[in-house]
Amino acid sequence: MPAITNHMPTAELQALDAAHHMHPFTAGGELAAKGARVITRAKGVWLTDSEGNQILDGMAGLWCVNIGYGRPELAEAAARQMRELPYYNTFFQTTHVPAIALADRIAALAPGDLNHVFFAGSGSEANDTNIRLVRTYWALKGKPSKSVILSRKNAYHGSSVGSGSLGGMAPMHAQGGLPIPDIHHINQPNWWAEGGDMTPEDFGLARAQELEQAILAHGEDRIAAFIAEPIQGAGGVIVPPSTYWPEIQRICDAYDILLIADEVICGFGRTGSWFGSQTLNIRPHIMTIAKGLSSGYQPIGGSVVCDEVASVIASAEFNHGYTYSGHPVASAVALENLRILEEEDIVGHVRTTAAPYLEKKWQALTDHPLVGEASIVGLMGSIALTPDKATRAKFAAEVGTVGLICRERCFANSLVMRHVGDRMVISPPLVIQPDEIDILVSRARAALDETYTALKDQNLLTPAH
Ligand code: PXG
Repeated sequence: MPAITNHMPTAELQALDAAHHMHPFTAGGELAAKGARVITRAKGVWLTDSEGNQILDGMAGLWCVNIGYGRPELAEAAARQMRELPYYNTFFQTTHVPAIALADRIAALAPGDLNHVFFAGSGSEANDTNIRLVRTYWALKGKPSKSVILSRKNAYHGSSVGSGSLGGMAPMHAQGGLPIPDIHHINQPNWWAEGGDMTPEDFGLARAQELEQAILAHGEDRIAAFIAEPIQGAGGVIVPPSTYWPEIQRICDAYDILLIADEVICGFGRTGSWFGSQTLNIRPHIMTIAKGLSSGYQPIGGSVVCDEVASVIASAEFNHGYTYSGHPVASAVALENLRILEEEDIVGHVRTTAAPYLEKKWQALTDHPLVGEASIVGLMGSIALTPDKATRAKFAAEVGTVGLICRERCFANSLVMRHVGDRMVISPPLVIQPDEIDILVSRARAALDETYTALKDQNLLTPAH
């Protein structure tokens, strides 16, 4: 049986892929018809595909390759750890050095008294852990009725049954019987799409106050926690109005509930601070982490837990854990990733160089006829495509039709930019340099121009009523 390698013709790889590989969030028939793009190698912010194209990765993989591709130090850390101790578990009173060292490092970087880490293999697993952590916390405090978790529509917290229930994605809830009981969703602070005639500030306040209304409707004695991404990522990089988080924090302080900040995308430098909670001035009891923790070089995630919650959980046996909780190779790689982020001051590079440079160019895209708002915090940004900016109109065509055309035009211009409905999002590796930002924005503009022409040709510039 010949080996399947990078050197096989693309069409053969695509046929094998379609025959045996089931893809996440993909319509199988469409994939088989078109064939998947085969990525073969990557360096810095650049991907190479099986046809030899050089593509600028404006998404850092899936919002995760914070230090950029191709850092040999991480490969060496993995190889070293595999030789020394490829696997051991952290159950039943055992531990190992990589998990000890990584938890210590995360506790040092995390704000406030978030000093304890429960490891998982992904963000989804970590959020499943969080459901059990907060409910167990209240049960151990003698308040088992506090089991309801409030979340938000259009939030993304993962794809397992628990984390998918926390998320507020209607198409996900429609498959497989989600959400599980005692999870409820309030509205998101998406002013562009839902703010109507309100000012962003009034709208932000109103959407935050929905949390208070939900707490009062269910009763404070029923609410365990509120979970939210500091800035919604997969929902379309929705930057909340400035009034939103201060009001959410006030409400969380006023009632006896826990605040979980899902930092899976915002964490590890993405917003120009180590955590989005620092950029947005949030004081969570628990943070979900994954992605940038290892820059995606190994699958690892976790829950970072404050002193109070950790000490209550420690008062009994927590019947929860994953075979790969604190996996030594993933931990060693994450530790090396954090060393690079710190020693090369990559978070400082985002804050003082890359983000201000990108922000100026990104905002300038609003002069394009298709671009309504352009939002950006640190190195996560989005643009809202619209047929009429003055009224913030949606397109008459089904949501996502225009976004998909734009994504295709980005690919055609060798740029990876994702679409969320009719919003385009970017989240490049944090090591991106100004000359690469120039390329990113000029390719984005070319894609927007081509999208505009395509929409005109196909009569798709009509606004919805
Ligand atoms: N929380 C947040 C905020 C996320 O963005 C998860 C949890 C789940 O993490 P795992 O490691 O289980 O995938 C995520 C993941 C997209 C996209 O296309 C976003 C994610 C995952 C896959 C695709 O925007 N976010």
